[in-house]
Amino acid sequence: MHKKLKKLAIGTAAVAGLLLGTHFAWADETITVELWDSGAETEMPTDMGLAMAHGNDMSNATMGIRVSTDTVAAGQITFDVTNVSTDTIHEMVLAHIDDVTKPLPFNAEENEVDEEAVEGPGEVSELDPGESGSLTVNLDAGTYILYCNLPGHYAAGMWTLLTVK
Ligand SMILES: [Cu+2]
Repeated sequence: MHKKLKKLAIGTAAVAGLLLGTHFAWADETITVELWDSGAETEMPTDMGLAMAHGNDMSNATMGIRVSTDTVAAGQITFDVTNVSTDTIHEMVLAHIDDVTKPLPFNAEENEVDEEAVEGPGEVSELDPGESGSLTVNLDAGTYILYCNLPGHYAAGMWTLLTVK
């Protein structure tokens, strides 16, 4: 009886170990994302979207997207997104891009990316200051852009690139 119980315990532990092992082997990558800004009173640049006039000098950005890594392996990827602003709503839209030298389709009147015209696997939309959200997607190899599409934010520099290998 005693021996049998011990055997059972070992068996259970082995199964648990196997399950854990499987879990870790297939663990998805997690990217921590912070949506930041310099405060609602800050004057925003208007030409800092990807491949816009000042798209490559991000030192002038007054809001942006900080990522824990800008390169991940293809597969299941989770974005843990936090809006670290104290006064402004932000979001994170994910889109695949073919060519980083080409601007995204932009609606100048609305001062935002034309989301309908951009191929995108998902988003964490409109987070209040201090709020968090997450997005889990399967990504193929390629180049992706994370951007905020609240009016004026993308053009103020609120985007970053992600390479999936
Ligand atoms: Cu924003």
